Amino acid sequence: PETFYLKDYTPFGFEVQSVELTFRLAPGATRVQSRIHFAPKPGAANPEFFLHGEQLSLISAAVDGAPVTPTLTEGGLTCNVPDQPFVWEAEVEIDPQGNTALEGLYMSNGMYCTQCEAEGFRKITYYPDRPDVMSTFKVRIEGDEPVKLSNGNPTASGAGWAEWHDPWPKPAYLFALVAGDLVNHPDSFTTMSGKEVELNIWVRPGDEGKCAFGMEALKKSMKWDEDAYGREYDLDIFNIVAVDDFNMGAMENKGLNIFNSSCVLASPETSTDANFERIEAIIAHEYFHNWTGNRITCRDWFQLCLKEGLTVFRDAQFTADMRSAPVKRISDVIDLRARQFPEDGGPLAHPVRPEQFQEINNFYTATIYEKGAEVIGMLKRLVGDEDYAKAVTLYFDRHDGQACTIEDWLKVFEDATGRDLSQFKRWYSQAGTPHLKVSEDYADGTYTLTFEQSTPPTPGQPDKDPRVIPIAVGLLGPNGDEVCATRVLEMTEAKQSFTFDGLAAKPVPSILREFSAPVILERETSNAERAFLLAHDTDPFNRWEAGNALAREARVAMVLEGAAPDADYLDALQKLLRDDSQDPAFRALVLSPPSQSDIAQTLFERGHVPDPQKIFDAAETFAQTLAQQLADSLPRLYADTTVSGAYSPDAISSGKRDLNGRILSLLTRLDGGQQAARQYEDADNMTQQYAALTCLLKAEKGDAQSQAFFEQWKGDRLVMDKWFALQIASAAPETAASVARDLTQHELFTLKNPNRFRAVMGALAGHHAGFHHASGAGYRLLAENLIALDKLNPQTTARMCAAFQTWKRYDADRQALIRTELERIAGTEGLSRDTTEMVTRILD
Ligand code: BAL
Ligand code: ZN
Repeated sequence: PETFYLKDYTPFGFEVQSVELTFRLAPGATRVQSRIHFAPKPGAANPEFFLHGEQLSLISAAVDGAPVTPTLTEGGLTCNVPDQPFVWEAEVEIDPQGNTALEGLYMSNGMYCTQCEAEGFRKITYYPDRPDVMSTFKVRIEGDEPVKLSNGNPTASGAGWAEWHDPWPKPAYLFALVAGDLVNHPDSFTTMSGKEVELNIWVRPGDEGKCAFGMEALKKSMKWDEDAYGREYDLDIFNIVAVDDFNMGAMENKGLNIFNSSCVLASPETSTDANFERIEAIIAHEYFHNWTGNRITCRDWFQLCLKEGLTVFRDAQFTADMRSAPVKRISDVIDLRARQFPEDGGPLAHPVRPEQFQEINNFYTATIYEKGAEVIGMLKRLVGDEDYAKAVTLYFDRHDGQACTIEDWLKVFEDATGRDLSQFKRWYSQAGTPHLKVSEDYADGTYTLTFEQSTPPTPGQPDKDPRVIPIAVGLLGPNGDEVCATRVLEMTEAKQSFTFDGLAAKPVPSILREFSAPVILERETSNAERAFLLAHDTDPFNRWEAGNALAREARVAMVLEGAAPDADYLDALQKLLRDDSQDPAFRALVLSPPSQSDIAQTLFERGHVPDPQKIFDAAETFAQTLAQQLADSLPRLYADTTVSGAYSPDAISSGKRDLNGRILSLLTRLDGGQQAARQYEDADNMTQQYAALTCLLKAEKGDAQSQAFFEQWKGDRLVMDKWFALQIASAAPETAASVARDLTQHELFTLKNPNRFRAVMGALAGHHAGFHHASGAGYRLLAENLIALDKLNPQTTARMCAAFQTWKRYDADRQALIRTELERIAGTEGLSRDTTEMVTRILD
């Protein structure tokens, strides 16, 4: 496959002045007519008239009204055109019903919908399908479907047709069309300048009752973007549509956001607290793209982090404001370490701004999104809140309506602050997670912290230069009082020392507060000091971090030395659990152990070969010991944290339910599932029902409830995804693969729905000891299903290949088993470009 390089960027040789599209919808043969005004750019470096197009049947083409016969090439067409403005017209036929890749125009449950990012528009018509080509769009949709939607504002409609006009120039990846038998949940929002905006969430009949929460989240997002960033909405209408078959979570098409139904539909009976929180965040994320992504877009796909990193950063700020800032930060770091650190430390590592790709769909990664957001967080910390606000305002003022680069983004910060950000820019160009080694010295009231940074080699980048690292540090005195409030140390050298004067005694440092940089901190310390920080640190993130480190060390000692669970850590946990002054959500986070995959990574980093079964056994032993130590207090803790009354997904109630669920899982280890069975019976919301079922299935006591759950919810696709995933997540390591294999034969399993595929295969890959069971059955089953899915949906297949990215951590036998499966996938005839690229990178 062809490789595309950032350094090869050249602008398109033509302006697109306007686009008019007419769709005549028919499931197997939709006709798309385009009428596009082009104007050659004087002196263009690339004067060739090339339009992208894939899987299109060209019916006719004309230039200035005269029929032409373009030359069809791989991936598009070329045509001789005048050297002055001209009108291009074409008619193509496409097959939405046969489109199982879910890119371009496709059908989901009888409804037409589109997904054009990154390069799906070329499956709709011939067009310069690149983000730096921006134009206004007029769209006419003809068809029997009662609801027909596109971007922008509605302009006219009649029996069997509707017309839309989007006045804001946009790239084709933001094009959207939806048509089907849909019902809406309407509302409205008055913007800060007093403009009334019509809001709708469109769903399939029957789902109307699951829109209210999403609508509230949308209105909160619109208000927040006005208050926090001064950004106002810019059309008369904002539509959201829920679609069952969708590769991503959601898509920010201008004025017509399309959502995976799992990321917008919510009700207490069918959605967990985690679902509610995620829905609120994704609605915000897509809405915030209206300014960071749509009004200001990316020049090319190498700049993807320009819109995604910034928008993730903005949605995290929103969630922190709506809920608990520390809890959000801790959750984000857990997620970053679980998904981005393994990517950065393995064969799929790539810079936040990659410099090459074969298939851009493979770069919608945790590195682009989450590390991209971390980089913005660091920038904000370095320049301060006020200068951050100035720089971002300058970004909006200077670049509105443009397709931009990371250079443009950094320049507004340089101009607004007078800083030189050339070294900071390495965060965008160098892959890999820096390791930050810390040593300390204390003499005569002066405390010195010395840091050394180094980043391991990553594919194509053997050597790294030092980066700018903002290290937020506070100091605690021996009695636990803070003797130095948070200070941001700006590290720029490979090795650098910082001193703190006037201290009465050697302090205990709290380093990397709020996780001020996405690095791996390496510091020789003791469990006593960790317990001290867990008890006294004023920074909630580092308090959690101390508990997390205690948990990790305890697990590592159990795995490597067969040690008993660490008594001091068990004590600290017990104290915290009973401490009602602490936020329940925070207590739940401290109580949740590091993931087994995380322990495997730690062992690997320390030069050991992780044994997944031993890691699993250590987790079980630890939980059992904790439950036994807490035996006397668990019933009271359970009662105290039980939330009763009408369900509300607010942060406080959700945090309490989270803690309650963790206590129930400990209690289940002692009471054989009696309390869980009662909770299952009494539950009037999915959070409590699902928590109870999880406990029961893990205790192998939940067959009846699992069956009842299935009967109750078999008509609800989203709840069924939970049921599928839970069967695997709760299985023993030796049976996880066979449970998953049986589920792939279940009548409700289908390769055609990405959510269902991810529910089963994602749960298998997420069951660390099950997926990595020595039999290799997990590897085999995943490979078989990836090969099958690739024929239908390359994008979802390729992303799921990442399950194999950590394969070099494991022993030679497991590596050989995985290699066999990766080679089997790679050797499959007709394998997609997406999957080929992923498997080749993982194998390299
Ligand atoms: N742009 C793809 C989906 C999202 O990040 O919002
Ligand atoms: Zn996004």
